[in-house]
Parts: sequence; structure tokens; C-alpha cells
Amino acid sequence: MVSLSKESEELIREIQELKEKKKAVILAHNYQRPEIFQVADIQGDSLELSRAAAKTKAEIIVFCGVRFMAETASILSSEKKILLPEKESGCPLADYINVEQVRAMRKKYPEATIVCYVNSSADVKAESDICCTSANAVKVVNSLNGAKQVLLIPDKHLAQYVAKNTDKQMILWEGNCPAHHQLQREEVLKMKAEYPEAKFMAHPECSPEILELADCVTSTSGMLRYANSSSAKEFIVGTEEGMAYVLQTACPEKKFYSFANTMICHDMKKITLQSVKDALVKMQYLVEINEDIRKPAMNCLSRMMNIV
Ligand code: CIZ
Repeated sequence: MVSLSKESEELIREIQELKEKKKAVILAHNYQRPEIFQVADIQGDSLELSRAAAKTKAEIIVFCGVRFMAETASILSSEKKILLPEKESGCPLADYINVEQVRAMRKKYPEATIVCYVNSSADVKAESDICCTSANAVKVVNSLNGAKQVLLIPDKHLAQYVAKNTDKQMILWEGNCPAHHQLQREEVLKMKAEYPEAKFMAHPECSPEILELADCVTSTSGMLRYANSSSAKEFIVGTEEGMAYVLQTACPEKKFYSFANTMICHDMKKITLQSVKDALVKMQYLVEINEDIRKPAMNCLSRMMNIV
């Protein structure tokens, strides 16, 4: 479906050869550029990819995603070499909170259980009690028997969404994903007017005003399941624009409309075929987590993985 230049085709061939020679695997997040999927062994959301990283026998993993995702893979598989093709591929949402701020919040709310969204740095995970993803946030919070107060960091909108689906008292943190946060109600209403038969799927990182317009609020993996099982033929995709390509490939007989001008994660798009090739040739950029952070961060992730 994706049309490739001669140069891209050549890069794809070279990457396939390098991958085989070095016995590496390439993991690609759902928000990557379409041409990256041509070289990926596994594609999915951050949790699916980290699980795959922990399972693979390969010693080298090229993680086509953003830094916190490669860090999560490294926490779960410290014996493997995890390479992030672009050093500067970060996450503005993860940058909303640091370790000192988590410690200050723990002092302020000593009774609260701290749940950190997977979109957070390794050292923030190490300071938190349990992790969650957009696919399991409600389930994780509701599993916290005895916890009356829950501080969910760093995404305010995800915490607001969970608050609607739990009887626990949620404490919010002022963080957001710019690609989801900037979607405006008017843009959604315009799209709905243009495609009146379409179901609107929205990611829980969108604001409450957007979520109240949605037919389905879910993660990227949830969107794939919803689109696959729904009898609807058209869908408006309320998450990073790259997801429309993933959905279109999975359901070629249906139609998907994205907010291509608004919902772009520029950090995800930093990764190119050239940077993937360079990663394999130069073995760059190695993501390693110090043991004193890795162990508590691993506990935070394991607690989540034992629930879901
Ligand atoms: O957890 C992920 O991969 C993210 C950031 C989004 C999603 O819903 O898959």
C-alpha cells in the first residue's frame, strides 16, 4: 500500500541483510512511518513490543519508537542490546514529571498509590508503585485493593478518563501529550459532519471534551480490535495520524480518516529507514539502565504485568 522510492527500496534491502547478519530484530510502534513497517519483525503498542522484546531470542533489538519505550524494553531485557535509532526521539508527555516531583507528591499524599503511565522515564517508574498503559489503566487502578487515593502520573487526561471508571479518588498531574491534547472539539464535529456514518474512536490521552464525542475510547491495540469486530465501514481515528495506516492495512475493506494536520508525534517521525540502517551498522544508540534504577522500575512493571 505504501509507495516506496528506489532509495527506500534499496535501504529496505540493506536493512534486511544487516538484520540477518547481526541476528537482530526490529520492533516498530504503531505510530511509526509506514516504510518502517516494511522492515519490522513485530509491530504494536508499547506493551506488546516490550513483551516481544523480553521473549525474543535475538540479542540485538532495534526499537523504532520513542525513548521511554526502548527504556522499558531494556528494563525487561537487560541482557539484550536495545538500540534506539534516533537519540533525540523523546516524549514530551514523559518530560512533564521528574523524580524530585514524584518524591514531593509522595510526601504530599502519603496515603496515595502512585500509578505511572508507561509514557514516563525509567527513573520515574522506579519511584512509582505500579505502571499502566492506555490499554489497561482502568483495570490497574481498579485492581488496587485497599487504595483509596490514586495519583496517576503524568497524563492528566488519562487520569480524568480513569476517574470516570473507578470509585477511587484520583489525584491528577498537569501533563499531556501535545498530539492528543491539541485536538479541538470543532475539528471532530467537522469530521463527523463530513462522515456521518463513521464511528469515532478516541484515545484516552485526548481531553474529556473530545472523549464525550467518542463511540469508543481505547488504546491503539483496542482500536485495532474495535475496527476489526465492528460492523461499521468507516472510522474517524482520534489518535496519532500514523495509526490510520495501521488500521487501513489490517482492515483494507474499511475506511479510516485521521486528523493528519493536528495529531502528529514528531518524535516518532524522527526515525527513518536511514537511521535504522545506521543503528545496525554503528550499533547506536544503546539504551542502558543502571541496576539501581532498573530493579525498582522492573518491580513497577512486573506488578502491572501480573495483573494484565
Ligand atoms: O502504549 C502505547 O503504545 C501508546 C503510547 C499508545 C497506545 O495506545 O498504544
